[in-house]
Amino acid sequence: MKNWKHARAAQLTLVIATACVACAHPAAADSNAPHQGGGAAPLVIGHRGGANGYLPEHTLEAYALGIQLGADFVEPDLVATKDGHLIARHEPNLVDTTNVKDLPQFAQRRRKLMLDGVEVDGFWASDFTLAEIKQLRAVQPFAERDASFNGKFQIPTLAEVIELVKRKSREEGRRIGIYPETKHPTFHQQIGLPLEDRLLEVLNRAGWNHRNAPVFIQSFETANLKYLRSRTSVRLVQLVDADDVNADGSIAFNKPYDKPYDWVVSGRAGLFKDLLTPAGLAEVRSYADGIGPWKVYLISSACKTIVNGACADSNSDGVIDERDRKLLPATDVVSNAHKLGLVVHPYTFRNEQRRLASDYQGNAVNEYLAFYALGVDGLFSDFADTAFAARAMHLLKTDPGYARCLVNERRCDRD
Ligand SMILES: [Ca+2]
Ligand SMILES: [Ca+2]
Repeated sequence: MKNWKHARAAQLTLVIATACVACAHPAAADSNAPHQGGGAAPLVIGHRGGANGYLPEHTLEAYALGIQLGADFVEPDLVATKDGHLIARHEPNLVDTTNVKDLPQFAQRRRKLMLDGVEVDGFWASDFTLAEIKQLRAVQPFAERDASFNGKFQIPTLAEVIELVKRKSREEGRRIGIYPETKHPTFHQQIGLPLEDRLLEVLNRAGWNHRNAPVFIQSFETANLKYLRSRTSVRLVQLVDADDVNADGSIAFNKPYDKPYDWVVSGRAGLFKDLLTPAGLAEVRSYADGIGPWKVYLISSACKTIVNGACADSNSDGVIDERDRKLLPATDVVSNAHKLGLVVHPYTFRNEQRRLASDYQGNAVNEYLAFYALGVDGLFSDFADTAFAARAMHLLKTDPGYARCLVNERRCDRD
């Protein structure tokens, strides 16, 4: 695929005006549309960059590889430094994704903070200036993934991510976007480093604070999205989390993953799942353009064998994981969201065998195909290459004209 992509990039330099961006990346080419539902090909959203299955997440190297592997959008999770810069990290606590605990110059920085009502020990981005952050190097937080790149790559700012994405868009001849997430917005407000206006300022400087910008802003909280709606026309996506999936496939809501944290602070009753009822979706529609639900809200899975309320090791491999589960019927969340014009971008899709329900037969492609068939408008993937290949297979299954489009590198009218 890489050779094919390189050949395509060369060809595109000759025919840029009418290039077949729409073939390989049809929805990205149509990113001027206010909504990308209703038949546009689903977006490959590079989760934490889209190549963090291979490289330490949220590094320019992981974003660049994610784009190379086919991501239409890359996802910088955003936290603030002490001097107010936005950097790409999954958490304000740097302990799991950087080498900070190994650096003697920062040993005294370790401390406990209250994060969304829970005391957490670690090293906090808000205790470091950007210059100090640049002394850190990223590490792979997933124990099952390649750690050989640990300690090699820097922590980028949002501005640096945008600069990379713009350059890659020119090099690849297609429009690549960013999908920033405001991490723990209430926490950042409480420590005097609110994210929202800082994010809009960076987007302003990039010329990307407008409706047609290649940008989605996402958050697990609601109040900050409502605030952002009053300040920007950039597309907004309401993330919908939960804590776990029970043995019977029902979704578990344990603190602090039971509800948006701004609801805890404001005293609003309810759970994350309330955002996905018809009434909840209608409320989301009043301030956002889409939903980013945990994928189990769309297709959940139940244990094949339940003993005393818990999953049994039904495939007798000595561990209990997704392989001991079977899929349940799809819910109506996608159709209910689409009725309101909301796009649906579930998370997170990963290749590891232990994360794949038995129905997928050990092949992550089958999971993507199930969700593409369900009509999602995009999905967050740690392995953009698998998401990309599965999307081509999905389009070949569903669009009789796509094979010609794919082979001939010509723009396909999909009417
Ligand atoms: Ca994220
Ligand atoms: Ca097992």
